[in-house]
Amino acid sequence: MKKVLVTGALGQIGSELVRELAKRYGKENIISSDIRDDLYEKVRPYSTFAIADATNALEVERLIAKYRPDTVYHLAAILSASAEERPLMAWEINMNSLVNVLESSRVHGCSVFVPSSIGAFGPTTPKENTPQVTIQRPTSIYGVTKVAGELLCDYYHYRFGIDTRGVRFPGLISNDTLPGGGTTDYAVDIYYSAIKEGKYSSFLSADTRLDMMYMPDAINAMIKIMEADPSKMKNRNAYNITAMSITPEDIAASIKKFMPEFELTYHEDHMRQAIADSWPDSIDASAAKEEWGFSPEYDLDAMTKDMLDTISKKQK
Ligand code: NAD
Ligand code: AKB
Repeated sequence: MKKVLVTGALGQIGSELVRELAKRYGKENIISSDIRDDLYEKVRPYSTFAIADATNALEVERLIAKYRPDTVYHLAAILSASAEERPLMAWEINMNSLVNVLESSRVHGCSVFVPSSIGAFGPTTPKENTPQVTIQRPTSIYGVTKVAGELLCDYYHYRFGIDTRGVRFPGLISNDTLPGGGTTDYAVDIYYSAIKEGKYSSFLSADTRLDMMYMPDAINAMIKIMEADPSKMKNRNAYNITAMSITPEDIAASIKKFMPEFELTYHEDHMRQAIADSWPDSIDASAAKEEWGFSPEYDLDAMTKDMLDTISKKQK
């Protein structure tokens, strides 16, 4: 049976990942960890919880030495919009925490999952059907840390034989924990606002096209890649994955199928618009499909239906 440590476990992805990992491997085999404990109730029924600052090498080493996981999902990070507001802090958190996790994993022989992002691409990357291997010159500090992270994970694999694996996530849409300061957050906020107020004002323009995916597909992908046969993986640390390439207008049209009275308006947010404009419109996920069987289930309308149903039940 696997023993798994999740860092950044109280975030948008971690809180849902911990629940699914506990279902598969048993609560007693899951350790969740974060720098804060305010949302600790979310993971408590599914794991042992430990507070640790992932930028502190000693704290990471103690955590891994104490619980002896065989797999680490390293999710502690700062997302694109928050990163752009405090670039040095983003570098410190995104890079130092990764080095600490890789170093302790090297010493204790853990496999490591590290998520990259569509943010690892930039304005000179081909925008349509972005290839798996292509130009990566991002213009956001978040993107710089994501490219550096992909390379560092490659290095630990080739130099030390560490079993590092990862995906480039698109924007993730979920209905449990709110997103933590990203450029794609509008695609989550729009559903909450639709249920609460019947309208939404988007900070990205009507035609801003980005890749997105529903959280259940993201969680399945994370577990699937860590269980896959590594001998077939030519692109270990940064597989493009996506389920849909959509604009705010597309989401609004999908919401209107279930709530015809829904209204979408727009306001400007220069920083997030510039970040979004530097990212691809659509990425090519064929390597993930061929090499480890990535296969998302939700399209836009299926996701919209589930988001609206779930959020309205929670708000009753
Ligand atoms: P999030 O912001 O919701 O959660 C990150 C968690 O990390 C938070 O709970 C935070 O408290 C914790 N954290 C921050 N600093 C820490 C530290 N020093 N030590 C320990 N914990 C710390 O982020 P998320 O959306 O869950 O993203 C997780 C990972 O997935 C990140 O690497 C992110 O870049 C990547 N990713 C996310 C998305 C998305 O749409 N959510 C898309 C692409 C990639
Ligand atoms: C963000 O917008 O920062 C994240 C991501 C796509 O990496 N959701």
